[in-house]
Amino acid sequence: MADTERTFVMVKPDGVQRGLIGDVVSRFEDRGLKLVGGKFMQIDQELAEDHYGEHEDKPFFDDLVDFITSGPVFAMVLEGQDAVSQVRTMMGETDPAESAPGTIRGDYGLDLGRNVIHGSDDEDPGANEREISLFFDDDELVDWDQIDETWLYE
Ligand code: IDP
Ligand code: MG
Repeated sequence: MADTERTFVMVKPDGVQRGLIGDVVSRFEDRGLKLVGGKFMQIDQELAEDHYGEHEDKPFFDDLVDFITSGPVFAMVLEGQDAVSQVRTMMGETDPAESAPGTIRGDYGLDLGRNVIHGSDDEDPGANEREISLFFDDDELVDWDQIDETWLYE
């Protein structure tokens, strides 16, 4: 059986401003992913630079940091079987214009710099744990049993 994992996911400022928090969270709940942490928050400059540190040499870095600090975000931790890659698949491609309908970016976005959602990279082992600990203290994550788990997993 595949692994139970936790992944860091965030509705970005454009998604919050457009009233998409509920829709995005619903998609993950419907899929069977379990919310184990959630926080409506404002990202400061330091956290933004840490979170996107891998992109610090890219030409879009300053705009990305400005954007992600420009308004509140909804940060969450989701748990489930292969959660990291399943969330990435549900998100679509980095560029909404290349994302298939049915994916979050393919349904809600048009522009690369306004792509609604962040999810931990599934090609960078450990990115999920690093991002979770950057945004959440251990005591903000909740271990709980969801009643439908016996029907979701074999
Ligand atoms: P990801 O969000 O799909 O993991 P990354 O390559 O990690 O994509 O890039 C982080 C974020 O930086 C993207 O979600 C997007 O908002 C922004 N970004 C990535 N590439 C570009 C670009 O070429 N121009 C402008 N913004 C970009
Ligand atoms: Mg990324």
